[in-house]
Amino acid sequence: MSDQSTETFDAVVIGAGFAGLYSLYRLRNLGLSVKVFEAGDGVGGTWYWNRYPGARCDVESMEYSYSFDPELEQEWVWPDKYSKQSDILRYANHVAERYDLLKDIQFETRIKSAFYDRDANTWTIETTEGQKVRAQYCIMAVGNLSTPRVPDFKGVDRFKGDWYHSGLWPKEEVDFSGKRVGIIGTGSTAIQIIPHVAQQAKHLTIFQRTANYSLPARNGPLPEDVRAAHKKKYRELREQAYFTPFGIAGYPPPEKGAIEATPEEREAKYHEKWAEGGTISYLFSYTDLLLSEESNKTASDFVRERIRDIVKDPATAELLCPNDHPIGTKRICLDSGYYETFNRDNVSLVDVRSAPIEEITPNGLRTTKEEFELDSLIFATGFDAMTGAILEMDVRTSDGADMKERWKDGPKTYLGIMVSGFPNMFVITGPGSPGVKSQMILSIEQHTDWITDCIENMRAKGINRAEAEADAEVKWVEHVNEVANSTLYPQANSWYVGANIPGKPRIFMPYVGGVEAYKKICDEVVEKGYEGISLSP
Ligand code: NA7
Repeated sequence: MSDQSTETFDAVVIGAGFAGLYSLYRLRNLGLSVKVFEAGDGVGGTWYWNRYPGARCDVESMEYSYSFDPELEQEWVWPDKYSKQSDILRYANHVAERYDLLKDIQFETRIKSAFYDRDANTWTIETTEGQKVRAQYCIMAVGNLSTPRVPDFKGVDRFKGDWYHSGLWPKEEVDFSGKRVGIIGTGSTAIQIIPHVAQQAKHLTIFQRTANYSLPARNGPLPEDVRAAHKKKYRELREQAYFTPFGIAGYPPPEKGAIEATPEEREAKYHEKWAEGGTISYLFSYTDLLLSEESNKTASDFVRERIRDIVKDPATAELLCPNDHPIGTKRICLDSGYYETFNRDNVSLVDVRSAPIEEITPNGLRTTKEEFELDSLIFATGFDAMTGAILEMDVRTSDGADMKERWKDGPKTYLGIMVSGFPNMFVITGPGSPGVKSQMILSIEQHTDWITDCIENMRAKGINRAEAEADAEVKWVEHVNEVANSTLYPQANSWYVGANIPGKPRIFMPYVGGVEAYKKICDEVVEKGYEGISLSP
């Protein structure tokens, strides 16, 4: 149904995070008219919403940035080795202003539905306020960790204190001084929040269901000479990054497996990596850490030993030792003083695996064993990852395809970019892409370049519709699973398999074959005339 007053664009982009900004930049440069919708009142996506104390990137600053403009990377100055949220947000705003992107972004607008009409070959995008726009192309730049999730605890609405979700943190600083604070969750987010809140709160109680591995960041100001040396080789390093598993340059690949090394060698290697800090470096100790349980155990044991060294109370240390998954099969956390925080008098750890949370009470929280009085409660309970933001919208087509129905047994995509039955819709770092297993901005650029090249090619050849073929999609999903199953990844109950959302189908969502292999596949698809994609006039 078309409404004459509906504005029409060549492309609509949903989301103004790093993916949305770069899509706008590229599509506009192709000469397309573009409209971007963003739910927040500013750009930055993940870095706009996740303003919680201690929020920082776990990829080094010099890598975690756009590479598309050599001038941009030369002029920008990252203060720290690992950037804090406010610096990344400042950078996103700088990019938006520098390339005059803001004029095409409509903020504070949430998308309710996207509907493709096959006869008209247009998408109609409707906001929750009833505004409609039409476009030939619909770009989902909605992010992977953008649907915050508060578990279905009884009584949240009756809690008399303040409560926060890490992914919806207020813009104003929250002062926990003098308060009894509780935090639920011990994932990457909580591990960043805990050392900060512990310094302010009267008492901090941490409710842990599953212990995670965390490595020291060894963060600090980025020395000028390091920054300058990196900038001198920036082009080369950016290129190199594409030929690595995680899209991050500068880490020499390991040469042998952990079991081929002697115990002394391994001990020395892990100590060296622990002292250096960072997750990639540690995973790059040996070739087989994500492939062999025996090898992985040596790396996992080493971290457990460090936890026992740092945490003085043996019972707390034991509780903090991860024991239900091999290291690296969930995203490894990166911290600054996490384990040390448990030596403070005002911090306590509660095991909610053995005694689960029963309800949030007006004055705090009750587990099956105990009641806790709290003034503030922090939910660091994660996200409906990878599929949440797309499935929150009503995405359908005139010939009856319905995304919720299509993905009810788990997401299916071609290359993590296209979904069969949904023509001219492109997903940036969707399920089936290496996005979340890589330096996100590099993957965002690679996907966006691939998508815009595809659109450019279509326009040059008078092609109006691109649609992933169903059998190509089936093969891609099989390949994603086959690669995952050749590793230890599926062993963990992580958000990679949707395990954190009750009832979510257990499917391994990211492509873990590495950035290099993935890019090669994407390039070959193009060389073979967009193999697996049906192109029609
Ligand atoms: P995560 O990694 O999904 O962590 C969520 C945490 O919340 C995790 O410790 C969960 O325990 C815990 N959780 C979730 N639901 C409950 C209930 N019902 N009871 C107790 N504990 C619960 O999210 P993050 O925000 O930390 O990190 C997400 C990504 O952001 C991260 O991987 C980085 O890429 C950046 P569980 O492990 O499920 O037992």
